[in-house]
Amino acid sequence: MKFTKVLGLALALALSASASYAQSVTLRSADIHPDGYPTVEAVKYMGELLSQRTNGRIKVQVMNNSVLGGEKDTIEQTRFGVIDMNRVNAAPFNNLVPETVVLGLPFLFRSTDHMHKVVDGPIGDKILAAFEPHGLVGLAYYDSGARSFYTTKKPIEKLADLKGMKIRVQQSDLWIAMMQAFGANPTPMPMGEVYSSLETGVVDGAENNWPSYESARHYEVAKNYTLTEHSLNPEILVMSKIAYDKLTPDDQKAVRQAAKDSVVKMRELWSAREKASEEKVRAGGVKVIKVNKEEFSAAMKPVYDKFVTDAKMKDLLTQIQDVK
Ligand code: GTR
Repeated sequence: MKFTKVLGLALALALSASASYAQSVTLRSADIHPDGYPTVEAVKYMGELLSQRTNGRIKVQVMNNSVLGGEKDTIEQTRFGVIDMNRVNAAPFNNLVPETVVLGLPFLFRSTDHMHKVVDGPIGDKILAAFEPHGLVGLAYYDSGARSFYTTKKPIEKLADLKGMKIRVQQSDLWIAMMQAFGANPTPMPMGEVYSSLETGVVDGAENNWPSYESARHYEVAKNYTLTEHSLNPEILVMSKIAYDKLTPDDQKAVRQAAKDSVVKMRELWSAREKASEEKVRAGGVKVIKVNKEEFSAAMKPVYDKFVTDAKMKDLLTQIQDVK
C-alpha cells in the first residue's frame, strides 16, 4: 500500500473512532450527597435535557453518595479524566483555582439575590473560565444557601463562644483562615467523616446549610444550630477538560446549555428543600440560636487582608460589591 493510502486509512479510522465517541457517551458525574438532595437531582435533570436534545446519544449518570470518593479526591479524578463531571462546593476548589476564593468570602453577598446576580453575570462567567487551565471546564453554579455553625455541647450565642472550639471545615485555606479569625480551631476533613467526628468528640462542631445539616444527619449529634449565615458560597458543576475535548463542538455546546438550563430547576428544588430541612431539623429538637451577625462579620477583616491582596482579587471584590 502506498504511504498516502495508509495515511488516509489511518485518518479515516481515527475520524470514525472520534465520531463514534461523539455519537454516544454516558458522562459519569460525582456528588457526595444522597438521592433527593437538590444538587443530585439537578444534575440528573441536566442529563435528561441533554439526552432529549441529543436523541439519547449523550447521557449523564450521577454517581452520588460519595461512591467515587470525597470532594478533594473526585476533583483530582475529574482533572485526570477518570470522572467526567463533578458537582462540588466552591470551597474545595479554592487552592486549585484561586479565583473561586472570592465566592466564599465571609459576609460578602448581601442576599441570595445579590449572589445570583453575580454568578449569573460576567463575573460568574469569568470565574468559570478560570477553571480551564486546571483541566476543568466550569459549567454552572448551583445554590447552596447560607452556612451556619452547629455544635454538640456548648451552643454558640456570641463570637467569644467560638474561642478554642474545634470546628470542622472544608479542605480550603480560606476556610481554615476564616475559622481562625472566628477564634476557633479549624479541623479540615471531608464531609463523609464529619458525623463520626461530631459523635466521638474529634470536633466540637461544624458549619453548613440547612439541607446538608439535615441530610447528613449531623443534627442528630450536634443539636445547637447558630444562625451566623457567614457565607453563601455556591456549588459549582464542572466537567473534565479531557472528556469535554472528546466531544464535537455542537455536543460541547449542548452540554453547556443543559447545565445552564438546570440552574433554574436547581433553584426551585433548593428553596423547597431548605424549608423542608429546616422544618425537619426543628421538629427533631434542635435549638436554633439567633446572634448579632455584625459581631461575627466584624471579626473577618484578617480574612480579607490575607486573601484579597493582589490587584486582580481587589478588582474582583469591588466588582462584586458594586453589583446592585
Ligand atoms: C455542602 C456542599 C458539599 C460540601 C459540604 C461540606 O453544603 O453541598 O458540596 O461542600 O457542604 O461541607 O463538605
